[in-house]
Amino acid sequence: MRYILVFVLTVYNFSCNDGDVISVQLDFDKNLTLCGNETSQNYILYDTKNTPFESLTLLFNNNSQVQSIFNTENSGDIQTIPINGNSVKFNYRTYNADPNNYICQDIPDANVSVITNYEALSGNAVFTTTFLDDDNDGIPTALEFDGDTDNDGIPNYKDNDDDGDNVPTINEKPDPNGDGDLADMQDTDGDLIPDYLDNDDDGDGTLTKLEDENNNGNLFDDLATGAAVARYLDDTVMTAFESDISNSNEFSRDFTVNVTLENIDISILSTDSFFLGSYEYSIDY
Ligand SMILES: [Ca+2]
Ligand SMILES: [Ca+2]
Ligand SMILES: [Ca+2]
Ligand SMILES: [Ca+2]
Repeated sequence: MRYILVFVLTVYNFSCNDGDVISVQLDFDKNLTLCGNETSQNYILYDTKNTPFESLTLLFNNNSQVQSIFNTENSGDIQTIPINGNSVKFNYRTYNADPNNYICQDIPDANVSVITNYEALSGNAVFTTTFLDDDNDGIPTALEFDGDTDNDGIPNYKDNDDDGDNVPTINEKPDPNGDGDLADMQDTDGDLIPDYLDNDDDGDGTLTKLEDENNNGNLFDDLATGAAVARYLDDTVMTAFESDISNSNEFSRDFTVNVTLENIDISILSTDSFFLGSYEYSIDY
């Protein structure tokens, strides 16, 4: 998608002839980069391109509202920040060289200089933050969005051990060929419950979790004398051992912050809403 910015130059703003109109093709890739963090005074979200060298930058002060953009509690939360040309700035700039070693640098590349600078003095920056959780257990999130098989209070899509037997789902071979289709999931005892949802994988009547002879939370290092497979997959041994370990859960949250600029005061043809782009990041929990 191409956006066309048209700057109507006036004598007041620029030293060009009255009435000149410059068209700029804003064919940026819309993948935004962030600089700054929760301890910074400012954040900058920006996009650059090299043919020709141009940037779109949105600078905004760090404050509690900004913190909530990057640590949103609910997917879909929206925050609106007024552009004021001071603590919140939107700039379109052109350069004589690649600006990526210029923007956000404590010591900007001395070989890069700004040729033109256009700045919005009003308008709004609208941030919409969405996220998707993933337990990275080998099962697509969409296929396990419902349910909490082991009733541990962690929904399956965030639970990396769905049946709570201390064998991580990914190690229970839910999708051996990794094609996202679970038709090939492992079912050791043939009870039509896949191992990753079966808390007695070998069907010997002893819960998998209780076949952890050395009680270390790893079911793979417990083999009966002379056996070739671990106890929890060996239906010829069914001794139950005491177990007081529940492995901790981990998942990641993949965030997308979409930024739209509204009513910015550089003349934009055909729209007063400009999609600046998306910033994506992930946090592990
Ligand atoms: Ca899961
Ligand atoms: Ca499991
Ligand atoms: Ca299992
Ligand atoms: Ca068993």
